[in-house]
Amino acid sequence: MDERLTEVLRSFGFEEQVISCSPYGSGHINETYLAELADGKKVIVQRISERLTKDAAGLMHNISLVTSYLREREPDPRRVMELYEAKDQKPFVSLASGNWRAYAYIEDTICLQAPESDEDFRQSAIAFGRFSELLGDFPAGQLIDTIPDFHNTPMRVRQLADAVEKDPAGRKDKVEKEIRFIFEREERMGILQRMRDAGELPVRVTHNDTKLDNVLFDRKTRKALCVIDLDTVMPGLSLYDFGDSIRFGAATAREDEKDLSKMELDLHKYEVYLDGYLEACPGLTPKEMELLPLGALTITLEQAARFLTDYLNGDVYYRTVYPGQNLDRCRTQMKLAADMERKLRCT
Ligand code: ADP
Ligand code: GN1
Ligand code: MG
Repeated sequence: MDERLTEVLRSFGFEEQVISCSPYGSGHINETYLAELADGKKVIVQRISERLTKDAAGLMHNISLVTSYLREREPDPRRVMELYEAKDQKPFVSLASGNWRAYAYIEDTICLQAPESDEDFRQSAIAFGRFSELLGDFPAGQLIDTIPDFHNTPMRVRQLADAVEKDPAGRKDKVEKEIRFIFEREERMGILQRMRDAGELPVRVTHNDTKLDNVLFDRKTRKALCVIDLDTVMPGLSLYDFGDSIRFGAATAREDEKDLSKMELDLHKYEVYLDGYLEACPGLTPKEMELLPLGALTITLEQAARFLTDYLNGDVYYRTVYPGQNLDRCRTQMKLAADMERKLRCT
């Protein structure tokens, strides 16, 4: 086993019992491993990427507070992530190889890259809706803004402008069309942030990365069990949580599909998700409800801008497995956004 992992497992007091520890899952940001222990217990071990934040302690402070709060309101232990304490009783360890945490592995679950039925997608809506509803009275001021401006769309557009200007990887000339696509929509991309700044939309505790693959489903019942990937839990807009689920789960193609003719918004899936989300999270204001379609469009355009920025910067943020993957991802998001503009009438 990797020496780094041996040291991590020792810091959590598991070293005597480890049978195996190997890479697990398919996230874009963290390194995830599954450790199997002699007593049958399984543990998810994750290296917290420094690309996320320099404030790993703040990030883990948020996760500890939110998981403890949820556990008081949700008696089924398989429905809330559970952190292990390290030997020094902290919720993570800081080692030369980075910052690491350990979660109880939730048994008999599956994680989907795309919904295989309407019911799968509806289940994910209920999971994210319930997450938001349960955290409705959580004092958001206790959370640290560990990734400031994570979903500040105008700021993401400025980061793109900066990457275009500096062009560090010399790729600008290849993507003139894509750059134009974003800047033509700059005004529209800022509407929700301006409303947030003006106090016209409530700031809530949000997940901020509500893709379908951040929900665990029960393998047998196929009901959504648990929301995972809590790195980005911070104060934010419900519209972005709703929007990111639509961007990922109501799309007809993968994020890096090369054949753009395959990428559309599936309006039926949109309705399915909307229905489940409103049922599980009835506390949305009328203004929030009215703006849900714009939430989906804004987050999709934002994601296109983020992938394009990373392509221009030389693929330094998102993990890529082939050259040009970030550009493929950017193009699918643009195709999807253009289809949302038509189908959701957001022009
Ligand atoms: P990333 O931020 O890199 O996406 P995630 O926290 O989403 O990392 O974890 C990656 C994968 O590990 C998930 O897609 C899921 O399959 C699996 N996973 C994470 N936590 C658990 C857990 N507590 N129980 C079971 N599987 C888990
Ligand atoms: C990243 O780690 P993962 O794959 O769940 C990213 C999201 C993006 C997503 C695009 C912290 O999520 O914001 O929407 O990739 N997470 C972070 O697939 O930047
Ligand atoms: Mg994830």
